[in-house]
Amino acid sequence: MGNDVTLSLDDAGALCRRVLAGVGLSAAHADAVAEVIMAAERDECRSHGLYRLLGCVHTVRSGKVNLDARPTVTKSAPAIVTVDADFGFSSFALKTGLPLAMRTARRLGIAALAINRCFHFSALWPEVEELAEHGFAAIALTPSHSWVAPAGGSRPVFGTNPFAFAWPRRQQPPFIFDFATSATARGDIELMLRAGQALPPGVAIDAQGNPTTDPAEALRGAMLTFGGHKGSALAAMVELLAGPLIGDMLSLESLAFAEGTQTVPCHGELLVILDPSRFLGDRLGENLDRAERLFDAITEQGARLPSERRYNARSRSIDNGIKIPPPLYEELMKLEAA
Ligand code: NDP
Ligand code: PYC
Repeated sequence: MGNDVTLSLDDAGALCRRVLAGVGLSAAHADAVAEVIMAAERDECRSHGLYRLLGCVHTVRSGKVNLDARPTVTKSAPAIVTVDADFGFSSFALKTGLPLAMRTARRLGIAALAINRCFHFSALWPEVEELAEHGFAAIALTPSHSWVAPAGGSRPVFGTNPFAFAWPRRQQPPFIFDFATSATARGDIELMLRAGQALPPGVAIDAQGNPTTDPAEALRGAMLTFGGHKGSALAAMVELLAGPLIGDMLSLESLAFAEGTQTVPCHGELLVILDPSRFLGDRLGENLDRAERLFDAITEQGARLPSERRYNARSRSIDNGIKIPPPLYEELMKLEAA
């Protein structure tokens, strides 16, 4: 778009850190949050890029985030690492707990990393991508706020509950997918509202339970799951594994905890980390090659792998910087000046 504002990755990252430090986050906390926002902006995942800085700042200003959060890491069972985020952002807690979780997975072949009491607003793929770069296969799950109706129902129960998976590859960037279990991420509906665009059909119902393509009606009503009952079941799985299993909030409880303040969700997150070298020993190489046959069979017929778009966007952003719409740029400038 012709009028977009171009920023280098370094300048945008520095802006992000200044804004977060300006609202009172410690340097380490601000760095962890800025890193995940910038990764999304760089890879053109705009619903979770710089736009999210507005929600993070709002959440901090609501007074619910612990500005001095000190995440604590404990080993609650041989294969289970738990991080209490202390009501800070999830990305800071993850950074704190990941080294022990990776050492545990290396030793045992499998580890679970449970993060509790964290504010979570980000895309999940940066988390599993880092693990795959260390040779692990990984899954990440987190609830959000109850915005999504179960298949066959009309009132919100589930969060948009993303699910991410990564598989390590030897000569290529990892195979990764990461998606909301709702038909579309809430962030995309918000962006469509800002841009004055209609939603595609089938993603939401209004407060009376009628199908709607109006983003404002959708935000007031209920979002729908992807794939009907299948997405609904997966959304329930995310609630259970990253909620009650780890002693943390359901999306219903996270929304109640927000008390109408429109803050980003506060709850838990679960990562499962698998070390293929422990499963396979000296058969690792041959089996990673067999996995490549799967990827070849997909791409040989012209289909693309998930994350291919992101990796292409990443190269573009590294070369040319990022482009953001003027209204968002102006809002970011106001945050910096405040
Ligand atoms: P998308 O529907 O945009 O993408 C889902 C996945 O499918 C991506 O891995 C994408 O890869 C891949 N994909 C898309 N099109 C194709 C295709 N034609 N062929 C093969 N693969 C394809 O994701 P969502 O909108 O559902 O979610 C966006 C982000 O929102 C996620 O990162 C998620 O973690 C985040 N989110 C976070 C929440 C939270 O509570 N923290 C809640 C909900 C969502 P590619 O990127 O390369 O296109
Ligand atoms: O886009 O659905 C979403 C979302 C919820 C929390 C963070 N992102």
